[in-house]
Order: sequence, then C-alpha cells, then structure tokens
Amino acid sequence: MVRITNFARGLRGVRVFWQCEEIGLPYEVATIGFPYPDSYKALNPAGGVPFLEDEGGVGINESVAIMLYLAERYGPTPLLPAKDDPAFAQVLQLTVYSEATIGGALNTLMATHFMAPDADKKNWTAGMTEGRVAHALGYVAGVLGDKPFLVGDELTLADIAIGTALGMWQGALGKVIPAPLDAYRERLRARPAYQRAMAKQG
Ligand SMILES: N[C@@H](CCC(=O)N[C@@H](CS)C(=O)NCC(=O)O)C(=O)O
Repeated sequence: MVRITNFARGLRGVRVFWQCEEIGLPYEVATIGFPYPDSYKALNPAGGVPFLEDEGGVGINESVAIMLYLAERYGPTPLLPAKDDPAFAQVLQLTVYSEATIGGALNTLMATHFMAPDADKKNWTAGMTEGRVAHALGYVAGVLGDKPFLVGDELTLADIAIGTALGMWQGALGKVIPAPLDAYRERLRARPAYQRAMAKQG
C-alpha cells in the first residue's frame, strides 16, 4: 500500500489523499511535525511534505509529481486523460501550474506572512508575489468560465491541484477567492472523496 507522509494540516498532502480517494486507491498516512524527526530527514533529504513511498523502493516528494506518478502507476483514470485526448495537455499544464506558479508563490507569501519581522511583511517582493498569484487566479477563473471543471466535464488532476492551491490562498493566507472560483471551490469541497481526504489529516 502507498504511504504518504504529511503535516497534520498540510494541504499539499491532501491533494494526494484526495486523488487516492477519487480513484479508490488504498493509502496509509504518516503524520510528522516540524522540525522533522531524524528518521524523516534520512528518508527524504530534500525535506518538505508530502512524501510518497511505494513498493519497489519508490520514494518521491513534490505533490504534483506524486499525483502524476499515481495516475500513471495505478491508472488509467479519468483524472488524467489518455495521451491522445486533446484534454491531456491542458490537464498537465494546469496541474503543474498549481504548484510551479501558484504554490511556489504561496510559499513565499506564507513565509513572509508568518515569519517575517513586522517591518518586512509588506515588502516589495511580497506585493509583487501577491500580484502574481492574483493574476494566476484570474487566469484560472477565465479557464473555468461557466464549466463545472477546469478541463472538460469531469474532475481531473487539474481540479484537485488547483482547488487545493485555492485552499492555501484562502485558508492559510486569509485571502479572498475571486467569486467564480469561490463557487467552484465549494463544489469541489462538497465531493465525498474530498471530505474523506480531509478527514485523513492528522
Ligand atoms: N512544491 C512542493 C512544496 C512542498 C512544501 O512546501 N510543503 C510544505 C508543507 S505544505 C512544507 O513542507 N514546508 C516546510 C518545509 O519546506 O520544510 C510540493 O508541491 O510538494
């Protein structure tokens, strides 16, 4: 069975739990705190969570890489369209975008919000980064349009990845989600698989 190490309230780990719930893949959750125990540093020298272990000595971090790995390893699944489906490219793009563009920027904002001295909390980099995330969310809202999901009529990895980034923006940073994405996020949160995933948090 795959094993996913996560923080007690780590939303990137929830991405992976949620995917497992959607596809019916059994998984085990290991919850760690910060600073990391030495055993975790040895297991995942890159640091950070989530971290996935699978049979055959597989051990990887990066939530989006984990999602793509699981979809390929335990698919096929409608969460990742087939390679000859035109939707495949956009699912890849948005899934990677959720972390490479949005999540990475959110980490800078969260570090500034929670750890910077008061005088530095509203520095130039924070303002620029916040603007980039706001732009990215506007882009995502445009992609969504009036559709129920970002790509096609069914939930894909793109929704899981982006929906979780919206949770970080709203939940961790207390920011407002643009109205069209707010309704979308509520639809995602209503999914039984999402709720089971959230219940698996430590
Ligand atoms: N791009 C990585 C980001 C991982 C990340 O920053 N995770 C946070 C928790 S959600 C973390 O581990 N922070 C503490 C650290 O980096 O040591 C991913 O998507 O997995």
